[in-house]
Amino acid sequence: MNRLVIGTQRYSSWSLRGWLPVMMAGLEVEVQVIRLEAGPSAAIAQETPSGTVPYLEHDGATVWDSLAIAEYCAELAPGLWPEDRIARAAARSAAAEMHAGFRALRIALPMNTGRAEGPRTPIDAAVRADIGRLGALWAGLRARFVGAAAAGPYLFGEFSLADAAFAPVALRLDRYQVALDADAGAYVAAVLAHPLMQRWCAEAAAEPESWRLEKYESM
Ligand SMILES: N[C@@H](CCC(=O)N[C@@H](CS)C(=O)NCC(=O)O)C(=O)O
Repeated sequence: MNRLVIGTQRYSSWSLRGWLPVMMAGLEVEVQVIRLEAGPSAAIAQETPSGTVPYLEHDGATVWDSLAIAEYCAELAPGLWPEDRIARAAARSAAAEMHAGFRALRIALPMNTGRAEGPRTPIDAAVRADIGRLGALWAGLRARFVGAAAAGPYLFGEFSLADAAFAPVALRLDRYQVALDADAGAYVAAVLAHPLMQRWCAEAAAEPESWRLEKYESM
């Protein structure tokens, strides 16, 4: 059976980074959602080789990391990365930077699709620095790669795997109502307006209330 194992859609930012490429590539998989726990989940440990979600099983391949899932999907649907070699190199760098970085922002503002209020503690300098880097990175990519040949509201014009990598931070910046400059604000709005993001948030909203975790709801 082809399947994608993900965690609670309200909270699981890594799951969103794996789910988007699978949906963009149109892979036929059964999506299995396992509720996240306050600590490590025994159910996730049982279902996945790394004890983490997302985890993809597809036509004999097993893929247990969100960036590896993105690359796997791009092998089957090469248009998910920008076509131009130089743009593609930048897109991969941006996705890798997101994969490995922005730790302060990730810890301070955990993803919560249902949130609609600012953080309860003030945003500190490290988080500000992460937000500043995001804005500069997004603006730099759009200035360099979006134009007549590649039009659209995303980092390389059309929605690509680079945008999928940043989708969870776009969601956080929106849901925690972080003040952004006009360009970053427009980019965040474009990401959230993407039909797959609308679908993810609708599915998250339909999850049982009993799946909510105090540690994320109280941030
Ligand atoms: N580098 C991994 C990180 C995945 C990850 O840490 N996922 C979290 C949930 S968002 C997880 O599965 N934690 C284990 C657990 O909740 O039991 C990836 O990109 O896929």
